[in-house]
Amino acid sequence: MLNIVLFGPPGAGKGTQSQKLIAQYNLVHLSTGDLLRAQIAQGTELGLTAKKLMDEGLLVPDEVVIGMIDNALQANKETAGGFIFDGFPRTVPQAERLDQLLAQHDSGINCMIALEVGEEELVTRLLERGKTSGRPDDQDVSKIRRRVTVYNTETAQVAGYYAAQNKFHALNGIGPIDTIFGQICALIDQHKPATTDNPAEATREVKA
Ligand code: B4P
Repeated sequence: MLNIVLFGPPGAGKGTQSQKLIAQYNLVHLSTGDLLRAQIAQGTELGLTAKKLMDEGLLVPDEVVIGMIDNALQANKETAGGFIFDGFPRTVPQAERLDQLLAQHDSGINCMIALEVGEEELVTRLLERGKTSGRPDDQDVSKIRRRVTVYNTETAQVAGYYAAQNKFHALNGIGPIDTIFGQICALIDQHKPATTDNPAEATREVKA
């Protein structure tokens, strides 16, 4: 299994790059933002609670997003060749729980890739997306800046969690989308486990 965490502040390009990566590596895309927005669209109780927090640029409680990820892992475990985690984990307790959940499937995170983008560029991108996305959290500068602050105070420390496991890699998230995609692929290719699709690599792995 190939499991990648795509990391970075709001608007860094996680969702954009995830769409390209799932096609390249045949991974299941798990975006907690998308899962939460699906709950909102369905008008569930969870969605109603999440909407109030998301519209204000605040994080949804850990147990809510962990429960959604647990369900999604269970639902895809037979067929998935791996997962790309987009927007998750956003806190250290979420990262710890993800490791436990993957261990139950005899799996783990191969690498975290962080896209680094400065605050003014993030604000520009998200306001631009807000013109067409209909997302309230993309249409108000003060809410966008609050999301960046929440990232810096609550989420950025997740990088240290993966750095301690030698799994953290940072990339410049500014530049053409395809250039950044190529750099992400190069990193993933270095960390991809050997598979039976490539017996030579698998043999090397066993001997190593
Ligand atoms: P998310 O849905 O994860 O939203 P995001 O971080 O804003 O999106 P992303 O970073 O993927 O956007 P992208 O760069 O692709 O979260 C929304 C909310 O949900 C959170 O605030 C929180 O309330 C809640 N939530 C989600 N997960 C949670 C969790 N685990 N725990 C608690 N709460 C959680 O795109 C941005 C724009 O940039 C696009 O328009 C794109 O076209 C553009 N762009 C991308 N790359 C570019 C490039 N290289 N150059 C120029 N523009 C680019």
